[in-house]
Amino acid sequence: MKLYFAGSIRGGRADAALYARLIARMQRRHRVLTEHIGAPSAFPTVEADMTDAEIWKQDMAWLRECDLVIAECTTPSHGVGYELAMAQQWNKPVHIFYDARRAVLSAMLTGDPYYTIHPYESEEALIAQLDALLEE
Ligand code: 6IA
Repeated sequence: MKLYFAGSIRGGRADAALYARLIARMQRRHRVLTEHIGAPSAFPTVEADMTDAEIWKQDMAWLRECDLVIAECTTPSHGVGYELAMAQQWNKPVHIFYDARRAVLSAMLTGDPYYTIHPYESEEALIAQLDALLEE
């Protein structure tokens, strides 16, 4: 499958290392279109020379192209929220993961029956849920 992984960039990079571990896990069997989200630097340098308009255009093309959207929403991000709404508009299946020890999700996500929400309480549990979703 082609996966669109969404995670915070300008919303804050506290979970960047976690995104990188999740992306590596997903890449064992699938193609992750947005692998730069896990880049270790504060901000991904791959696209540092792109304008915001170019970033938006590229991301929307990938979102239209993907089979499935996976979002890690523990660190809140306007961009991720926007992507989740667009994904719904284009009828992409959307799975949202968040660390229930550290975050309370927006009611706009938990209240919308379109989204499949996966709270987790340890990284082990997160990986198990992700594997079950992608490999069953
Ligand atoms: O509002 P945020 O920046 O946290 O939004 C993050 C989400 O928007 C991610 O899921 C990405 O798919 C998308 N996004 C936001 N910024 C970028 C970006 N470069 N490159 C690719 N996707 C992005 C920004 C680099 C810049 C800060 C130097």
